[in-house]
Amino acid sequence: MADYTFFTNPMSRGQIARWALHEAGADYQQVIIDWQAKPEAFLSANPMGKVPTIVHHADGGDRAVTEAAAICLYLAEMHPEAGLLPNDGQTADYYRWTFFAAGPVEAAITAKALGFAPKAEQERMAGWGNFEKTMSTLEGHLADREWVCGDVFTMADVYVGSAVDWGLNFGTVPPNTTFVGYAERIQARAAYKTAKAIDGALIAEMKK
Ligand SMILES: N[C@@H](CCC(=O)N[C@@H](CS)C(=O)NCC(=O)O)C(=O)O
Repeated sequence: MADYTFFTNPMSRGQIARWALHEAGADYQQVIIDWQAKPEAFLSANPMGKVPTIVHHADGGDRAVTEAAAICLYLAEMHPEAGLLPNDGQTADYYRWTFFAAGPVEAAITAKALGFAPKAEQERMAGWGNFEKTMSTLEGHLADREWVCGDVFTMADVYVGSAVDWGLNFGTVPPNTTFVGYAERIQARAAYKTAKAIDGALIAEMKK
């Protein structure tokens, strides 16, 4: 049995987790989820019925991990040999910007895509404030560094980088030079290319 069962669909946020699995060098078996017929093992691991979901078949028993950001950080910890963890001085940026992408960035993009923008008096309550502020804050952080934690790639870049990369592809984040340059560095990663090729082939197969 593989170390991980990976529930995914190629046209989903599962692409983030696949990239993370490849960066970590993890041994996994995929289960492709048909939205209309979700298997019981998947729903019991994640009652939300959402992908990505992984089940780690650890020595002490199975552990389910859901939420793409949590899956990324979990895999980095389980595979320290892959060198994706921050050093002491990078830890604040590692957590801060992973959670910034999973919270404000995700919410800002989703709200915009759904046609919702908080009124000025609602911005204090909305965790992302407003779309422009969220995007310019992330841009400001990435503007003068190669990666989220400085000059070293960490697992934070899998999650933050996926948000930027997907956003540029779907026209939901502004195509400024900072985001475009960061996405180019992301796309040059060997594990990114391997993971995207697998999902790309699965998507092509599904479209036949
Ligand atoms: N908060 C979750 C969101 C996961 C999510 O919404 N996944 C979508 C695909 S991108 C899904 O599984 N949709 C199928 C459904 O809800 O039935 C994460 O960050 O992983």
